[in-house]
This record gives sequence, C-alpha cells and structure tokens, in this order.
Amino acid sequence: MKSTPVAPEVVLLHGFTGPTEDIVAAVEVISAAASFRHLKTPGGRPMSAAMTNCGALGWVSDARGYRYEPCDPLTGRPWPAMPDVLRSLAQRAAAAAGWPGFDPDACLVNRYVPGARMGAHRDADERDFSQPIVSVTLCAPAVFFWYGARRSGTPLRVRLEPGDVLVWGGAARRGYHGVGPPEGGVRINLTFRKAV
Ligand code: MD3
Ligand code: FE
Repeated sequence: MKSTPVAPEVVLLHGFTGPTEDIVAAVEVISAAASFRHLKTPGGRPMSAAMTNCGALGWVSDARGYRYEPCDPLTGRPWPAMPDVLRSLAQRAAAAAGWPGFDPDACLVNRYVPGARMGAHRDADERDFSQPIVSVTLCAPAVFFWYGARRSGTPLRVRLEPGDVLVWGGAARRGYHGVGPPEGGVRINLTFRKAV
C-alpha cells in the first residue's frame, strides 16, 4: 500500500478502501434514512456541501452554532447506526497510519456537486484532540487544501482520488483545511471522528 506523508502527522493512504461499491451502497442506505441537507452556518448561510451523518452522534450546524447531536433534527430519530463496513474501514486506516485503537462515534457524510466546496476551517467540536480524524474520498476526485496552524498563506494542495483515505493526528488534528469542488461528478467524503 502506497502512503504519502503530506505533512507531519498527516498520512495519505492511496486507494486504501479497495473497491468502493459496498461503501457507496452503505452511504445510500444511510441517506435513505437521514437525507442529505444543506446545513446553515451560525450566520445563516447554507453550506454548499450537503451533509448527513451516521453513528451515535452527528455533526450539525444552525443558528445556535456547531455541535454533535444524537438525533437527526429533520426527523427527531437517532442517526443511522455506523455500518460495520465503515467502522472497520476507519479503524484499519487509523491503525495503518499509526493510531491503533481508534473508536469513532461519529461519521459525517459530505456530498459535493460540481461547484460545491468547503472553505478553510478547523474541526474543533470534538472533546479529545488526541484522537485522529479519518477522511475517505468516494466517487470523484477533488483538490484538498492544507494550511496548517494558520488560516493564512498559500496552502499545500493535495489531489484526493476516490478510494484515498487521509488520517490526521497529533498537532495536525488542529490544522486549517478546506477542499475544492469535485472534478467530473459528485464527490462523497466520509469523515470519522471521536466526538466524545
Ligand atoms: C484535517 N471535510 O468535514 S476531508 C470536514 O473533503 C472536512 O469533505 C473535507 O473538512 C471534505 O470537516 C475535508 C479531510 C479532513 C477532515 C478533517 C480534518 C482533514 C482534516 C480535521 C483536522 C485536520
Ligand atoms: Fe474539516
């Protein structure tokens, strides 16, 4: 398995997923129960990526801010359970990158149609920053932007192909990052976190 250290404590596992049909099918089952929706920023602007979640907790954003919730605000029901095929993928990727014992309780599913993107931000709504984050690209590639400790300056650009898995830990866990629009179709990204 080829892997590239993008920056200290950032590991890109090329093609780590293997064939993605079962993973994409699991996402379809999740989104049938908890629809993709455009969350609003606390300032009231709809995000260009559509989102849903699986696992015990799901990440949400609205006028009250960013947080993790046990239930889907659209339905009032618990988020769909994290399928074993997804949990095991995240655990194997974290272990391969040097973080054994990763036990995610949240999986945010992002869907990017052509033109959709995610601006520079950092993931700061989780309790324990010693736990890594695992990100999986499906269906279409996109360029990922890595800024590091500050939001300013010229980011490092990394092209993420379907099947690629990125693992972030240590100091990189707090770094600023963003992603450009998908190239040639709809991109799905899974982001596994330990929220609590
Ligand atoms: C680096 N998603 O959901 S994945 C996000 O392509 C998010 O959907 C992007 O950023 C996407 O928050 C980028 C790569 C990623 C995810 C989380 C990180 C990189 C990260 C957390 C800390 C540092
Ligand atoms: Fe992020």
